[in-house]
Amino acid sequence: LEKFSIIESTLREGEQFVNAFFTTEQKIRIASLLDAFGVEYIEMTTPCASPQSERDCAAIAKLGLKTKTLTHTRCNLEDVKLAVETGVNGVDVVIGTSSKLRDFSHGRSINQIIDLAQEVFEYLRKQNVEMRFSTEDTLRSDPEDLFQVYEAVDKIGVHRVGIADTVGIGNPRQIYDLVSQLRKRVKADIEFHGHNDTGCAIANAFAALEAGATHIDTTILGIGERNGITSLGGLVARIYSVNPEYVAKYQLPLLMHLDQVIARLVNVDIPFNNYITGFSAFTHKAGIHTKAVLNNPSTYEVLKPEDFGLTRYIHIAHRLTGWNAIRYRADQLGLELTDEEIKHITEEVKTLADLHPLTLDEVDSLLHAMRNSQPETEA
Ligand code: HCA
Ligand code: CU
Repeated sequence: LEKFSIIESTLREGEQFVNAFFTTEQKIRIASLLDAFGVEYIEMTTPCASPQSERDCAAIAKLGLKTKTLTHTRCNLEDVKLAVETGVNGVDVVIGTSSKLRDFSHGRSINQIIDLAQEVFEYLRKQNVEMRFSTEDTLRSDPEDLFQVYEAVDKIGVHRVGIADTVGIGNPRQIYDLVSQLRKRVKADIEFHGHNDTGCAIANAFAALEAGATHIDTTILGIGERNGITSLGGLVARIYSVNPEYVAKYQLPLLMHLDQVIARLVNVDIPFNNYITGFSAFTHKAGIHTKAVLNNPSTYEVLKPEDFGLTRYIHIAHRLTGWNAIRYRADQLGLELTDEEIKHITEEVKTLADLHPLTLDEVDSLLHAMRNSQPETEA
């Protein structure tokens, strides 16, 4: 688990998000930010998609980033040759193996898939690029078909084999089992790519790592085809919770900026419940919570906001508040009030908050009024 790499696919899977259209400048900005964040790889749209896609892929490959550049292609010689010509560090080859995709998409048998893959990787092997082979719709493919194909490409020497939950149907137990079995069958590294249609994308990626996967595909905010894939921030949060050291290799304070930049570019808001960067991710409300958090934040926080360059917020102006939270606010305002007075104001806040939503200003006014009603004392 501690030795994993992120394959950041905002510039490939992310471009498949309905609202995504990235100009060359925007792609370069995203690539540079991801490089600064420290992801190990970025994956870009196939150069076969359009002439501009080809130019952009080549331009980013030339930037000299620390992160390795990849592009994504179908499993055929022509596409793969174009991919190599862009100058990327690696080529991610994919072909559908489920009967649905074999019957309704490319129409090939498992033996034909193996022949194609052999041809493609014999060529790639001589090109000094990282080679990855992945099966699309892995979860709905026959496991025996899969292992046959993976073993064949493993023999040719691919660096990574990929599992793709293309339709987001897998659950963590299934992913764990599949990756564990694959781990025993191939020498290559194992990559996991998971869609989020049924809400398991992060958990599935984590289960894959626990079972021996080495590479996880992510996108910023999880954008992608339909409702997207494992999000970069979500994966980071999940792994951080096991051991913050495992994600210390990344510039975590850049996450907020990355999420904000992508949200703006694809015209969505960062969801309120987003991992780390959602607006309420570090906001505490109920009196019991706020009291404990004020004493020791780890009581109700597994992620330390300061590790992500963020701060926590104690929400005090509401009827679930407690006098410790009100005391905390009085201290922030530099108002010396006795416990008696603080408790009195807390009761007032609760009474008012039962009538209408309160603002912090109203609480502050009560605190100031109490202080002003105190008899003057000698300084
Ligand atoms: C798709 C392809 C893919 C590929 C994943 C991979 C998927 O858009 O259908 O290369 O590992 O989800 O299967 O994104
Ligand atoms: Cu996908």
